[in-house]
Amino acid sequence: MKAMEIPKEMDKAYKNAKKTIENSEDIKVYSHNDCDGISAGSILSTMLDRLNKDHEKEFVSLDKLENLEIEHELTIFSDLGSGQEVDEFAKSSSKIIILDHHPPIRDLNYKYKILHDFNEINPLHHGIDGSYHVSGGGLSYLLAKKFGYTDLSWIGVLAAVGDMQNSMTGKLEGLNSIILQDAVNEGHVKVINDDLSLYGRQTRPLFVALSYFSDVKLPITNNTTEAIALMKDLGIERKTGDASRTLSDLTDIEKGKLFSELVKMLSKAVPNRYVKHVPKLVAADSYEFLDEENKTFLRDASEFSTGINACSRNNREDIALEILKGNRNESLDELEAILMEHKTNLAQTIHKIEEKDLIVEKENIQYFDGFGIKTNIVGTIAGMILSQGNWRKPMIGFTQIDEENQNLKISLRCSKLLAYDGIHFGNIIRKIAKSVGGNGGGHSVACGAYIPSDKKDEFFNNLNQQLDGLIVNS
Ligand SMILES: [Mn+2]
Repeated sequence: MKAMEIPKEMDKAYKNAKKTIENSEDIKVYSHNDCDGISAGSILSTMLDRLNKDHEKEFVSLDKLENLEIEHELTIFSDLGSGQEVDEFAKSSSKIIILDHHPPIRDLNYKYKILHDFNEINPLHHGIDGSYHVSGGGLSYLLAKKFGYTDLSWIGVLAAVGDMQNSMTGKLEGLNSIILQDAVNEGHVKVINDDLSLYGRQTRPLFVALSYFSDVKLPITNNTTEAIALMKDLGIERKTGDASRTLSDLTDIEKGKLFSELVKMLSKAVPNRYVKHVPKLVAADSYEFLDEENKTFLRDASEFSTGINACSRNNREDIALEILKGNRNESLDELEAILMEHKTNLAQTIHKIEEKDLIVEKENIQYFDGFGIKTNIVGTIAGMILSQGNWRKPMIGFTQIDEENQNLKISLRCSKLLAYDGIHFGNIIRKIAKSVGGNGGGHSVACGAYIPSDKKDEFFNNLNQQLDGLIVNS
């Protein structure tokens, strides 16, 4: 792990932000409405509560930031703001703090060119990677830390995992590692090094988790019978008493056997040049929240982030916020109901796509018309059906934004192996979306775009063409 410190300039900005908050009484927090943003908002809100600072909070999507009225003495933006003209309508008396890790449209000198008080804290201004080294929640935590609230560090870990910051190396690195260290030191988080990279560590029966493992089609993929047979072969018991065992029940020896077997299986299934990357697909560090009960989805960072995402996808950020601020009773029941409905909804949608045979395959891409799917789950769906299509090509879903807005939301997901090949779909999609009058961007293996509906064919043709020679079909 690369040891890292907060750069001096950035630290100075944090000290200034602390002063600004101490000197403000009327505060508004805008945060992004995804897991990272909701985590960021909950850290800031808890911090302001403790400081006895009245504040309003609002979770918004990126497109809601245009023509924003700045009405409060201090406005804080978290996990968004760097890419938007959020201070267009600021008064000279307004104070603005931005804590964002997305590509900034302003430089560090911007604050000297305007009348209002403006403090933008963005890792990219300081040569720090914003995709893998710090999240919006992490940036918010580092501010809370200035007030001494290191107990909130675990939420910074959740934010990073929810933002997939550990997705390439299987570890939290850069500033994320400082945040993780705080959480470990405080006794809130346990790191399980090189755990198996299976989803559902606490709550999913292991044989089910195995059937969902990997984008590359294996004998166990979508096949619980084969998964059960594999466990039997390796001498891994399926149950303890009546209860199905989950990954969190396995001994290190059992995990080791499973690791070797999965590496072997995957290595056989992928072209030679990918074999060296296979262990990275099978093992990754995992993070347990020690204050949460065992065998609940709250205990594992990755499962917890699904719960927060389910809230945001059903426009119930309020519930996620209460949970993160520690107000559990009713909110937890509500969240569990939402999570259940969310999972049913995903399963039904996937079933429909399969049944109607909606996946269209071209030379270098595959896509489906997700007509009727809500825009905020089309990416999740694309990721989930990747293993049913061809993992060598990206899977793209599209859907109309809503009844009034005919434009299309497009979401792309692909196997990490393509990223190891050096393909960055976020950058590719940004360019192509722009060329057809839309906009887009994102991570190398998970990204999206908004485009005019009549440009759909042009978009897919361009993308297919652009990938010629990059996608290797054997
Ligand atoms: Mn984020």
